[in-house]
Amino acid sequence: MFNFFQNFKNTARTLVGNLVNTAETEEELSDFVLDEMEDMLISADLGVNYAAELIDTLRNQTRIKPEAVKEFLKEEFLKTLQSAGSNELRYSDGLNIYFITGVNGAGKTTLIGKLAYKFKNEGRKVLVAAGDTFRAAAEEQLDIWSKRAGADIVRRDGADSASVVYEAIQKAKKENYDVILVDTAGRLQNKYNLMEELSKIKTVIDKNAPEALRESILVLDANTGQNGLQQAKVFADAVKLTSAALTKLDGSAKGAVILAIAKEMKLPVKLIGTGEKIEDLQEFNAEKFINALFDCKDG
Ligand SMILES: Nc1nc2c(ncn2[C@@H]2O[C@H](COP(=O)(O)OP(=O)(O)O)[C@@H](O)[C@H]2O)c(=O)[nH]1
Ligand SMILES: [Mg+2]
Repeated sequence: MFNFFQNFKNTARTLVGNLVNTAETEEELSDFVLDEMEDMLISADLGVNYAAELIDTLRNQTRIKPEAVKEFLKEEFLKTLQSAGSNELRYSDGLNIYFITGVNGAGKTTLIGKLAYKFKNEGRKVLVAAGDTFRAAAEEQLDIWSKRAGADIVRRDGADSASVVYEAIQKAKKENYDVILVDTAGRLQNKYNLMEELSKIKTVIDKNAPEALRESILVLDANTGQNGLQQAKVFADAVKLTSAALTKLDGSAKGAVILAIAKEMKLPVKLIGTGEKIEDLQEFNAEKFINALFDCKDG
């Protein structure tokens, strides 16, 4: 069973525990210690700029005591998460469209399976749109997930992805679906074509379901850290992202990426993937996350 505290234990150790220990064994925050702390933040995948900003703030507060570092970080991290917006996955009484993007292997199709299952359990009528039409295997995989979840699927193998989404919207309106989950391709090898394809899907939704609630979710693999984040920036322009989902957090020490996403991309993380099974999905909560990081006994 997933446990917030257990899952972020490794992150708590690398991001907070080591840093606070390093600070607290010193009489004062010397440049040497501050540099060491900066390196630790960077290797925890917080991002070079954000790490430098935090350490500069500490450096400039000449009277700050080493024992105040923990509280300082806690406040800064919470502020960063809150300024990126609410972590709550939005849902309305009308049609809800979740537009799922991200590079190959990030966990998009798996996330759709998990979301379909979650919404079905909540009694919703769920339709999945197989918008990754590049590989037949991708549609097959989505088909398996949607059957597992008990959701319906619109699948037109090899067809233009925007037309699959168009068809899904027509069906959803005619048959009163609550939720459409849109799967997409993620092959960055042909970045230009991919971005064209995604913005075409966006236009189809804009035109045919302007009244629908829309979440455009960027899916990121926690283990790709800062690299993944750099790659993902191309999606922000094409689809107007509203939130992020961080996958493969099970056993990973890379929870700091959540802070980097909030800081660098101004996106709230709303969902976290914690395994390969259909129920391995959690809604992210900023306060719980911060508490797990800072109140972890052996952290
Ligand atoms: N451990 C773990 N594996 C995951 C998670 N989410 C996805 N995966 C795995 O990551 C791989 C790629 O997932 P997939 O959904 O096909 O990625 P896509 O290419 O973005 O659609 C698969 O082997 C999944 O089982 C997760 O939260 N935890
Ligand atoms: Mg996929």
